[in-house]
Amino acid sequence: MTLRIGVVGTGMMGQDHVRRLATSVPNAEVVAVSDVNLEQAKRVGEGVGARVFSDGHDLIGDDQVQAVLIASPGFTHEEFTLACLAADKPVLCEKPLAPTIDACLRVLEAETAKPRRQVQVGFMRRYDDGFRAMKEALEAGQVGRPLLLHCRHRNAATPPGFTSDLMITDSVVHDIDVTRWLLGQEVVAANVLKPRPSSKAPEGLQDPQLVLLETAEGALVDVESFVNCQYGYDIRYELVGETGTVSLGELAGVQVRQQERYQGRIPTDWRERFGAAYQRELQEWVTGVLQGQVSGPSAWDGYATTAVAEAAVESLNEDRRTTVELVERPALYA
Ligand code: ISE
Repeated sequence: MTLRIGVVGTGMMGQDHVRRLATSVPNAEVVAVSDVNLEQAKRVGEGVGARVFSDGHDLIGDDQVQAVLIASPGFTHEEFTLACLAADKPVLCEKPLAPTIDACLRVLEAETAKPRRQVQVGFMRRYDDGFRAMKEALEAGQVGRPLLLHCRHRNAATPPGFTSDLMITDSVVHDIDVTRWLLGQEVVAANVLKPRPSSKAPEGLQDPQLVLLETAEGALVDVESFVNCQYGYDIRYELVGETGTVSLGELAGVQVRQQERYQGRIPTDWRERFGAAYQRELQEWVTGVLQGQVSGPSAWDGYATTAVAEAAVESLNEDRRTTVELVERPALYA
């Protein structure tokens, strides 16, 4: 059986997903793509023999499309996800589920009216071998009770128009999701500290930032968000428990030693670093949808992450510690 997929948004991530779905995910077929940039959508669609739309709503309404992947800008996610729910089509929505708490709650309301889950959010780190191994080590009791989580999230450079708020809502959202998933606890407070900005960052961008998160059971998480670090895409973690630590990403791949030096590779961006994770994410989503179940990161995860991100943005802009209040978790997400 093949799943006929429509992809909304043919920018950087949309193109990556279309290529992967069309060439290396079994039982998947890209039958439609859409983008407000019609020329770009045509180039991407023609490459895989997909129908092309300029409006995502037309794609969602197309009879050929059985499931939808949303990779358009974050501010469009709510309307397209709601349209998929209204059309009863399973949807994999890139992060964020939606940029505001209220928008996420509207998605939760629409999905909880259904008998089963239809929405998955694209938190791909959960599909990465390293992140999974870290969680397994913790759950196997290898490091004892978790006390601290140190996260480094560095991008080489930002695209034009990137803002200090986006450093949280676009980048740190991944670290918020990892915190909740890895530790199995909600985040209850955020506090953003601001070191001297890098002279390599665009004027006015508060880069780097140190985002401190507190979890419900008292663990502390520090996320360094540094999005103009110049040298590559660098994701590193260290989980400190009562009896040991587990770390990730210090040295990935192989190191070459020669002429009294050693060398290794640092990924260019997240598509390279998390390529295998995206592959597994799409594969499990397609298999799940064909079997009638969606089990990856949920709309609840999308909501909780946005709630923490919103509190962190408030902290960034108001220079104070902020707290996070979540609504009661609906039974659908138990
Ligand atoms: C980007 O949008 C992503 O989603 C990447 O995974 C993240 O690491 C990066 O910082 C974001 O800008």
